[in-house]
Amino acid sequence: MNKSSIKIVVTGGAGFIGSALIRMIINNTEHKVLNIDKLTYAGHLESLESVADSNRYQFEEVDICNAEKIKRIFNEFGPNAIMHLAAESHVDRSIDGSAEFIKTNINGTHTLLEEARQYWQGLKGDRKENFRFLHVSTDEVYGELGDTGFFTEETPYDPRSPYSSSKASSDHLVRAWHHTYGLPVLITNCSNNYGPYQFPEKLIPVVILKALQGEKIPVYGTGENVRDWLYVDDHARALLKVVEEGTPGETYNIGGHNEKQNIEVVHTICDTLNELVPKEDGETYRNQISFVTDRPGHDFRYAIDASKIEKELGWIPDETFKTGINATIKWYLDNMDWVEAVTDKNYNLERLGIKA
Ligand code: NAD
Ligand code: TDX
Repeated sequence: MNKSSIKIVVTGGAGFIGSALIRMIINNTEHKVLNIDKLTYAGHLESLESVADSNRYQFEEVDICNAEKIKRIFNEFGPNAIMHLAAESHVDRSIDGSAEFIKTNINGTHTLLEEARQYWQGLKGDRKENFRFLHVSTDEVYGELGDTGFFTEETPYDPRSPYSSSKASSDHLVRAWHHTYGLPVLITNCSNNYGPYQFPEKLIPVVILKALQGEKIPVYGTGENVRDWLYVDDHARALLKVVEEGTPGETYNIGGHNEKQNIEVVHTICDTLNELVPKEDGETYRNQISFVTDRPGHDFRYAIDASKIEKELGWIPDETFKTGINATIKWYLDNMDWVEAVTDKNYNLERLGIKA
């Protein structure tokens, strides 16, 4: 692929990872980006303010399930690549209501694949040869691990939540469009992301904000579940590398070698806040920790073997957990106006994901 300047459609670009990806592409490359986003509760144009005026960035408020609009956009914009991130992404929400997950993650991905196939089949020569469809997926499709072992690209699928099942379904569709129609697809399966602009429903921003607001910090079950954390900018760099250099039809696992028990993550955040914004009464933020009813079907442990992308594409994470979590906490302390802007719209403060 000509890497100097290509046109990329990013879906879900107003979300957490999509906005990091677009900021990185606009700031560090000559590529043009068209962002397609429905602006659900999780999509916020405030996260793209720093690049919104670039003449290499465009936005269309569109649902990926709308085939007619997707067709028009592909034909007018003429992308060289599609980077598909739009999804319902929160496990707890999928437990309370799975319908939107089926619509967006499965039907929406199917719509994009069909429109991409028709568009790609109409291309000629190098433009057809070099076209790429990158589907951004999750390590949760592999199910859960016990105390040892890692997910590799060969690990059999065993999704266990409505969210991970919908992502697994979409991964299967993407592979089918490659095998059946020859669409040049790539799939990435990444571990838990954290960093600036993450909506405060996921563990790390929930803990930071509850701590600062003097509220109880909810830790599900015993806090011993393990997640493998990756700083979002490292994920964004990996995605661009895969789209530019990956082999069509291949899957790449992406992870940060940062396995931590949830309680360890919560303690690190509390201790960092103790240093950065000590409480007037000298109490530690750890005293706000509250062990609450576990998530139904809570996967015990995720851990990614990222050796394939490291060896084949030369990608490695820049951030350690220590540097990444410090940067993240400082970002939230400095950007409470972003938190206020994104949480006053349809924001559900109740605990989600405990429907029996
Ligand atoms: P997010 O919830 O922050 O953002 C999702 C974005 O998709 C939002 O901007 C939303 O408005 C948009 N969207 C939702 N439904 C849409 C629709 N029907 N049409 C168009 N836009 C729609 O999610 P995220 O954390 O940034 O995750 C992005 C992708 O990465 C998802 O596919 C997710 O499964 C995957 N992923 C996330 C993580 C993680 O830790 N957050 C890890 C691995 C993989
Ligand atoms: O308040 C909380 N307390 C708590 O103990 C929340 C929100 C979570 N947890 C636990 C549950 C998980 O073990 O923390 C861990 C992380 O939870 P989430 O932030 O909800 O992420 P997770 O369920 O692991 O899924 C995330 O990583 C994979 C993303 O949401 C997915 O989109 C991604 O695919």
